[in-house]
Formats: sequence, structure tokens, C-alpha cells
Amino acid sequence: MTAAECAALGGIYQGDYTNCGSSPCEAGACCDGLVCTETRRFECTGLNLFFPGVTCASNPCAEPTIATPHAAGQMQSPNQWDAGADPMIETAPGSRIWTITFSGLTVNGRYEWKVTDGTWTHNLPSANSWFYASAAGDSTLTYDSNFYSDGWSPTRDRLGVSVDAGTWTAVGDFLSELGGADWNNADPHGAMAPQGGGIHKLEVTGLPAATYAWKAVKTGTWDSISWDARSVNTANWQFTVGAATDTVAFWVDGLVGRAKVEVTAAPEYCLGDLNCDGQVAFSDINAFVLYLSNTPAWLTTYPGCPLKNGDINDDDSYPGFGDINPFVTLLSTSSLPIICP
Ligand SMILES: [Ca+2]
Ligand SMILES: [Ca+2]
Ligand SMILES: [Ca+2]
Repeated sequence: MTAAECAALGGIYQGDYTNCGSSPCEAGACCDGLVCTETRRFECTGLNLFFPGVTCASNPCAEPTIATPHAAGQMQSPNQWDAGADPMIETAPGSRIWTITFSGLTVNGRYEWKVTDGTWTHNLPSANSWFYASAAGDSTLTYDSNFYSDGWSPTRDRLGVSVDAGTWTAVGDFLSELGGADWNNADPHGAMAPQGGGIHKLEVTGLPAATYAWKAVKTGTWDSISWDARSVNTANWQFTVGAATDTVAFWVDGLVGRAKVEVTAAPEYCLGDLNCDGQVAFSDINAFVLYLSNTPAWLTTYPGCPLKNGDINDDDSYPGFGDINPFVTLLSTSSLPIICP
């Protein structure tokens, strides 16, 4: 609202560029990958990283967020949360990856921690991070300050651990649409399947077109990895489904400390459905013969039917006789009818 509207309500105008959030007018550096622009906090959106009070002159998007990382937290002894006691060691000069191993921990115990600069002046993530000790009571923590454009997030400041948390759930407001309960962090509809190497995945279809939010959590807890961090209070991650036929794939990498969500639209064709009735069956044989022998007549008979439907071997060459044998194979080796996606 304007200053006048605010005054009419008896309020105190907080100034331009403010909203109902905590400190939205704060200026700083906004990093879109390695590209830096100076913005207000509320203007730095999406997966971009915001460094309050920082200008682009120091090139914050290319430099490690913390150049002298230390690990501080509940795993330290004798004093927990000692910002300067446990420096992390760079794996190789210039690697921008630092590690530290703690041992003598509670077997399979859970610990909260942060990366500090040796003091409490700069630390991350904003909420505490977390890890679990191994069955031998140790754990190696990693701080990776490199920027990655590998499709996973966070794109920098990844916090790695040597012990995967175990079972993971994709939790969010999409779960009720799947028959579960929204934001139930133990909902079986959100259970992610282990893919090996600490990676877990859930793939779903049938979500009505809408924008949803999610995050990956250790099942039954709020220990999470999202686009912003591995922490006890990660940000929600939005994704948009365009149609119920879209496939949504949720991924988490519990060791590296990264996650991603991929929405894939169903293909706009159906290989083998030559009469465009939504399924592949023997009733497509005559249509396929017409398709090959007189394509213009086929187009007239089945208006709007994708020509690609006849590209049975999916080599993007069609119409062509090379698809005859694949068509015979498709019909003779499949359980018919095949319902189009
Ligand atoms: Ca819902
Ligand atoms: Ca058909
Ligand atoms: Ca073909």
C-alpha cells in the first residue's frame, strides 16, 4: 500500500521496498549461478543465493562463502558449539572442498552442526545442519563451496556426510492428491526408493495441474535437504505440474547433500496407436497399412493424429517401411491393448 493509505489506517509506514516479511528491504548481492547482481532481498528469488550487506565488487558469487571453514556443533568435545576449535582441511589446494572427521561419537547418534569461519561472524546454513554417526561412532563432514550447474541444489555450499540418514520421504502439499496427508513427514505415499550411493528417488504421476511445494526429509523427522541447504529447517521447494499426465521425479542425495525435482510432460504421441483411439491393439493394423501406403488418406481418416505414432522404432524416421517389423514385434510381444500414457 501507499504511505497515504497506511496513514489513513493509523499505521506507521515502513518505507518503500518493504513488505510484511522480516527485513525485506535489505540490500545485498544476489547470485544467479556465478552471475552477481545487487538487489533487495525480496528481488532475489527462486534458487538464487542472497548475501545481505555484500556488494558485487567482492565477487561473492565466485568465491567460497566461507574461506576458512570450521565445523562446530554437538559432536565437539570438550566444548560443543566452539566456532574455532575444529578447522576443516582442504582436500587439495584450491579444491574448495574441506573435510573433517569426528570419532568417539554415540553409535548411530544424531548431531547438529554448522560451518563457521572460525568465529560466529559468518556461518552456514542459517538453521543448524545435521548428521548421523556411523555404527562405529564416527562421521566425516564435508563442506563443498564450489558452484555446480548439475541440476541438483543447493548449487553451492553443499554439506556432505559419510553416513546416509537411512530412509527418505518426499514431503509436501502434494501428498493429499496422492491419497496421503499433506506435510506428513512419514507418509508412505512420499516414500523414496534407494537407488544406491546414498541417492533416493520417488516418481509420481496423476497430480492435478497446480504449483506444489516439497522437501526431502529423513522419514519421520524434519532433518532435510532442500534447494537451500541440508538443515533442520530447509526452505520449501516449489514445482509446477502442467497436467495430470506429467511425471514428477523427486531426488535426494543423502551423502553429498543435494536434491532435485524434475517435472516431465507425457509425450504428445503414442507409438503404435495408428487409429488414435488412445490404445495400441490389433485394430491399429489396418490403419498402419493405410499410414504406410497412403499417408494423405490416413491423415484425412484420422485428423489430428500425430504422424509420430507410426514411428514404432522411435528413430524419428517416418512414415517408413523400417517400422513394419517393429510394429509386428510390438503387437506380437506385448500384452494388448497398450493404453497410451
Ligand atoms: Ca494437497
Ligand atoms: Ca489404436
Ligand atoms: Ca521409424
